[in-house]
Amino acid sequence: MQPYNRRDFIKTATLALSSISLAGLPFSFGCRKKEGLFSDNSSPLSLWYDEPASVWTEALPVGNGRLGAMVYGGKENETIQFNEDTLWSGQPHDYAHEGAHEYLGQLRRLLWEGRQDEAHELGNEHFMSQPFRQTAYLPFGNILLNFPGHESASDYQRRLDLGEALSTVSYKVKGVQFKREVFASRPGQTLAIRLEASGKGDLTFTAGLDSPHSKYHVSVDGDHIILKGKANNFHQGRDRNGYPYPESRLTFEARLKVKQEGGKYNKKESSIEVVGAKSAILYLVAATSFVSYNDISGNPQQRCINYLANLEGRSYEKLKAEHIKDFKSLFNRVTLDLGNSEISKRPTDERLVSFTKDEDPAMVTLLFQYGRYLLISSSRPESQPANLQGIWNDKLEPSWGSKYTLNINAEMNYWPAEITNLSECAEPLISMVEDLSETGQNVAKEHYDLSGWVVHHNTDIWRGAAPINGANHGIWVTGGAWLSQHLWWRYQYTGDKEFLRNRAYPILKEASRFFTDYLVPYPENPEWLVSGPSNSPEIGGLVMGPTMDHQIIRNLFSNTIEAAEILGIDEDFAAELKEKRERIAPNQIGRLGQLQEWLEDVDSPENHHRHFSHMWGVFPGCEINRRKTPKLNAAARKSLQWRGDGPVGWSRAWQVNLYARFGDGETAHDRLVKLVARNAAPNLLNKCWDNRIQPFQIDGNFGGTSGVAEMLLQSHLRDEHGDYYQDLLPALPSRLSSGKISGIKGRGGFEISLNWEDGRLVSVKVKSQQGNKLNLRYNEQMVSQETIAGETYTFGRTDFNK
Ligand code: FUC
Repeated sequence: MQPYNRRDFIKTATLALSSISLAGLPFSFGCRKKEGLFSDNSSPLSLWYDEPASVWTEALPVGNGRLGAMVYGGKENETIQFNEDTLWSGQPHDYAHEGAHEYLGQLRRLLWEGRQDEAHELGNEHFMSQPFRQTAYLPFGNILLNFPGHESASDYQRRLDLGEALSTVSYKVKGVQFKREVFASRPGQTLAIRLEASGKGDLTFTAGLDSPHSKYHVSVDGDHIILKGKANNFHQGRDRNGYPYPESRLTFEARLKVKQEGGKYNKKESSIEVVGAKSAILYLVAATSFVSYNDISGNPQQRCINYLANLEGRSYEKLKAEHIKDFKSLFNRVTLDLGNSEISKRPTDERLVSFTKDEDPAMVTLLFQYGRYLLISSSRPESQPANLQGIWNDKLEPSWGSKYTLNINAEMNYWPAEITNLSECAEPLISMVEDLSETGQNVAKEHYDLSGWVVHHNTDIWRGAAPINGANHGIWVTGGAWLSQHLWWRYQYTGDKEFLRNRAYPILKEASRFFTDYLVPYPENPEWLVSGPSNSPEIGGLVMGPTMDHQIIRNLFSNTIEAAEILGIDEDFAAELKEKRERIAPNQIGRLGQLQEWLEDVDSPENHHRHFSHMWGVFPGCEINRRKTPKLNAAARKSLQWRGDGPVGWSRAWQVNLYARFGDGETAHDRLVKLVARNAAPNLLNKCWDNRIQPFQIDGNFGGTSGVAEMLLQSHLRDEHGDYYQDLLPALPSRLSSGKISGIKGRGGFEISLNWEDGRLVSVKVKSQQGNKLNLRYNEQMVSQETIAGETYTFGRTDFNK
């Protein structure tokens, strides 16, 4: 196949790495005082810039859950890099290692005897996934637009309006006003682009497609530009144990339909030229042969033809109105206002530079809502869940395969889903857990000779569940158990019993079943049951009994027991879980007053590792909390303080949530500021490491959004009857002393709006969705109220003074 000649379009160095040194001085854009073309630059819900993006981390993301795109906004050469969420390397594959369980007893013995190196060796040789590594999420292609003569554009501005999920570019060339608009429509399953000139006949451009994959071909048929290809391989050859990596087998197709108003249309071999038009509309559709994790018999060509056929008869304006309505139906459920300052009006990249020192509370609003925007754009029912990069990836070899890391990252992506009223956006994660509860059964059988299901620290689109990469951190058994928490959360927030009965409970039950027989007695105290071989994620190597596993398994058992009680089933099984839950090794306070990360008291104050997995019991778990377990809470706090301010984006984001749970708004806010100052790229996507432009990792964005919500509302604790407390403003930082939020959700089915001034609650409005008892708590004062489903209740500050 002949690769499309990209040089037709790239005449300037728009796509080359910027000459700005992003390594040393990340965001030194200088001071630009020029006002943009748009009247309302102060809109708190937009990102805007007065230069095109020169690198991917400056481009602006749009997405409909399945299709994602990054808009560069180039003047002469526009690039819209796009993804489709099923384009992965590899093919359907069962990663379980046949007969691995024969080595399980030996692994445990070695670890009890302190022979960790030997255990690692044995694990690497006999206990790991086949092959050793999983596949990668891949980029799809680029829409390339060339506008001759536009290099001299002036009055330039590009922006992303979160409220309408629209990306726009606007500028002037020789007195003619040009405008581009891009959105990813979910109702239309298309990436829609409108190009427009103020003068009749002033719009001239060439449109084309290309792809980074080795095998692809571009052709033109009527007004369609057609890109066909086959996915590249990510891993090749054989793994370290000689097991072959499966070839990539997915095929893909994209079609760009070009429709102009006025002017001439010239069909070229692999591009379309439009000369002298008033405006043009471009629709991109894309699909692969992926059907499900074990079926790739889909027909991408037919899918593209169907998508385009569905667009027939719908005007661009209608499509845009449908898109905005669809997007707003989710986005508008929550509003946040933390006030504005003069700085809020500046271009987004300038605000990033000043955020650490200047008052810019609207930046917190922007970050909070950007997280919600990104979740809606990357995770909708029937799409794949948001991976390490959501759905935005331009690299054939993305960091960590842009897949799903389950020892923190994938779950963090979904922390904001329920509390920020986007329950539907968690649906892809829940579907993935359903798939994993199937593939994880064979892993339970082959690796542990047990029933139920188990998943280790990573998965991919083929739903790999076996331990990967290296025994010292890959053999970690609680990936599936952690994921199961999200099914329970859905029930806690929505009260949906059908969901609990038909979808959540079977998954929880089989995840628990695995652990009932997996846990083993602790030789030094056989009353205790411990997990292992496992690890405290990515630190300390393979061990028996890491604290995090025990916290997660206790949480899984508790949720399963409660679900069985609500559904009135499986009494005996619930009793067995209760008995075992009591025996799981407890959280322990060590010699320096810290919460122990392991069974042994070996934690060090010098350890600043990015993972602080034993904090799981504080958040996202809740068995350690300042009200019911104050001593453990203080120990956890001490351990977290030892870790410093978190060396990577996602660990800083986790700290925002943890300090919010500790009721420490000041430190939570400090970590939020650092999350932005050290990890936000110019387009506000979060980077994993400080001061490095790549890799981008979306967990920092989602964890940040969840952290802001946790500062304002927490609902994880319950009274003696099992009714949730809604803790209002539990960790309000002084720099966010006045504001209002509407529509966030508390467990038990409450939609809550709050208003506060000078650091104090002014009023609260609660809509009860399930008719549960409402327990509002503010400043240690309680207001309790029986509620009726559908009714709204309002309270003022004085209600909390009684
Ligand atoms: C884990 C983390 C890394 C990164 C990767 C995707 O391995 O320790 O920091 O987030 O996942």
